[in-house]
Amino acid sequence: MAKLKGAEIILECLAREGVEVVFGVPGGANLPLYDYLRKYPQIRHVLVRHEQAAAHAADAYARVTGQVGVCFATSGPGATNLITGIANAQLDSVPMVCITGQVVSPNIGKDAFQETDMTGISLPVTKHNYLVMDGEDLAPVMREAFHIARTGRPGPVLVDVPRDIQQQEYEFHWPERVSLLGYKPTLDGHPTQIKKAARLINEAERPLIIAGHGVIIAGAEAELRQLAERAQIPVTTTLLGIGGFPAHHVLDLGMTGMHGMAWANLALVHCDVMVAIGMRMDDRVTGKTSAFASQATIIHIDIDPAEIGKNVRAHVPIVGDARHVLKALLKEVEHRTHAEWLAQFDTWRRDHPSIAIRETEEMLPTYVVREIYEATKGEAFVTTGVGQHQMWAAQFYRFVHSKRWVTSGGVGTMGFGLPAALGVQAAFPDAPVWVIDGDGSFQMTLQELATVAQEKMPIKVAILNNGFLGMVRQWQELFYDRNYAATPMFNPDYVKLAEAFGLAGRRVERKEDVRGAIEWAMETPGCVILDFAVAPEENVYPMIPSGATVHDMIEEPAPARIELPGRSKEETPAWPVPSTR
Ligand SMILES: Cc1ncc(C[n+]2csc(CCOP(=O)(O)OP(=O)(O)O)c2C)c(N)n1
Ligand SMILES: [Mg+2]
Repeated sequence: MAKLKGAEIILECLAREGVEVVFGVPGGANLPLYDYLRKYPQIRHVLVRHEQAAAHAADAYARVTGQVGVCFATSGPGATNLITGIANAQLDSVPMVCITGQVVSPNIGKDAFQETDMTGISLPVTKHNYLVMDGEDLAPVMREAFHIARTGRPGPVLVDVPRDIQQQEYEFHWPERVSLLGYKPTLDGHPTQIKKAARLINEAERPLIIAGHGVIIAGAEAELRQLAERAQIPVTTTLLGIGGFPAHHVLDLGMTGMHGMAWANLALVHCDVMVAIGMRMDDRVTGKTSAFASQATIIHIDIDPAEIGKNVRAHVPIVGDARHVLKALLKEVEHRTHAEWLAQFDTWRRDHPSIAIRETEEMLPTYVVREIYEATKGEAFVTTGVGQHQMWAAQFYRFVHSKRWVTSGGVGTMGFGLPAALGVQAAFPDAPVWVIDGDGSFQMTLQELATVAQEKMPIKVAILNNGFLGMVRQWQELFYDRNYAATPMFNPDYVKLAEAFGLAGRRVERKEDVRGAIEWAMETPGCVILDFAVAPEENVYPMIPSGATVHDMIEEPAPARIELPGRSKEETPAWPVPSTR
């Protein structure tokens, strides 16, 4: 058996796992790892400018490829800088392996230079973590880390390796198999539960599917479509489920939840059977849980048993992989038509035009997103920051393909957009990649323009520049008497900024220049930054205030009246309704 340095063992394991790209920053505690990278030319290393970006890039790489994303950081500040990105991957169920250098093992616990307790710090935001104190464990740990990251409900795994362990030599044994006591994710749903679910679906009058990220992770898009088409069930998605069901399909309702389509949210209230697939009943989807899908019998399919019954009671829980469960369910589900129920959506869509764009002279951010969508023919990969622009992108860019929409869902991490685009472009160097970003979010990680320039990545950045931390300003406007505390923002000259990085940039101030600028960006080689001076005080609608119900939905154009079961029209309030919740 060959003897290898610990650092080589790590890289050998990465190579055997098929890792092609690693995002990272070197430092004292991971230098041996970097030293041996030269022996592994098949592994491309992308040097980022801040470790948070390494984690986000690895995260986005994983989302669009379905492979495990990998990042490197040194001990102390390097490793702690990863934490936001790790938490982001954890809450959005993204497979990642993060390898951090640690101070030499005899110094652990002595407050050595750049020592931080990474297993301690990362414990609540990782699926699992390791501190490798014996080099003989390195290969088995790496094998396990990848296995844990990608199986079951995917998530990030951190492997912390002291520098001396990277430097010493050990026997290298590649474990052919991984077997972990107590870790056997359930893939197939229980047959009795599947039968029960099928019976409910077959008997439903007003069924509704709500599809989450789990559908995409499991690769269950085709099965979802078959189920929807066979039983004629309309499909709404969560923010991360976007793309799992094709936009423009006659049964597609678009996104549900806080900024979801009014008709999708009304369907939640009126449906009699809800099939929730690979989604975790996040509060941005459910609003007030006691009022959520109150007429429905809920079938909840999820690979993580901890998600079932956590926030909302499931009448028919099914633990399993979305693809496996849907395949089994399809054997039992009958053809239905649901003409009356589907006709209801025509009425709702007419009365609640959730994504109508106002005819106006102003440059509306929604208009910009729609123009990007049309110019790219809906084929681009789109990443975002967090805020209003993210919701507008979710609403107005229509995804026909799965895995092209890359956004921070659970954690809501501003600054995700540009680093995520790096990860996507590393996976697909020739694909069109757009960042639809906010001016606030962009300023959180714009140092990554240097990485983009160094790697010559043709990322197109569209900043919806409203001069505000817009989503916070919207909450201040609606719920805090328009007290715009700390939300107006100075912005740099983004054209000059682009030039400083050797990139192209253009400021767009008039509505009639929007399309031309987008086309110019698409034709211009390399990275381009477009700075759109959008209407500063535009709000995202519809909006169901936090913790509220569909009764409290604020719509545009107001006023609208919403008919709810058990209430007459007269009892429903006029809109918009200010809410203090
Ligand atoms: C790292 C981080 N800090 C703070 C927040 C809280 N927050 C949510 S949206 C938002 C404003 C985002 O502003 P911008 O990126 O300009 O987007 P806009 O809403 O204006 O489109 C803030 C501060 C957050 N989500 N993430
Ligand atoms: Mg903004």
